[in-house]
Amino acid sequence: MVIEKKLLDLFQEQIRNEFESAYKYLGMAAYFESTPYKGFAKWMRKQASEEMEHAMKFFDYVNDRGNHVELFPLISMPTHYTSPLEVFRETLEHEQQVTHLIHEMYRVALEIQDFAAQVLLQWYIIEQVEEEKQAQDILSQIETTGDSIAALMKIDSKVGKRKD
Ligand code: OFO
Repeated sequence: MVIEKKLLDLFQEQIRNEFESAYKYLGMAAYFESTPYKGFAKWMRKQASEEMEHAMKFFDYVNDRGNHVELFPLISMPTHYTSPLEVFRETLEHEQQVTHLIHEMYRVALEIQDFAAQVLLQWYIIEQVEEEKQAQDILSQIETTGDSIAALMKIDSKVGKRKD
């Protein structure tokens, strides 16, 4: 059963949003690559691949429901930042915005009684809890370092061990 236009439009936009998230995190990885913080760079690369997986999950779903995928242009992303603190503040803020978008899609899926889409979106709702938690955890650790580069490097090394 095809997805109703009202929800389909949001799904199409979300494919772009997820790719833009990947692009945003790649920009952050590029920034970290130009600093000693190679662990944060690695974390951002992993985060970018995860966002591409999120995009492809929507891509496949739109196809599976018999709709035709549209791909919209991506905007350019910054690769210059001033500190890890700035980057992770922005990461958390970004994930909170994504959560809001996912909730809005879920609200529409409820409104039009698209039960199958609700199940798909429940996966993203749970995923967003994890995404926000990860960003918040790293941000909180960075906030405790004050001016200590040594403490920051320690967090960088720990964060760089991210597996998935
Ligand atoms: Fe960072 O989250 Fe996608 O959906």
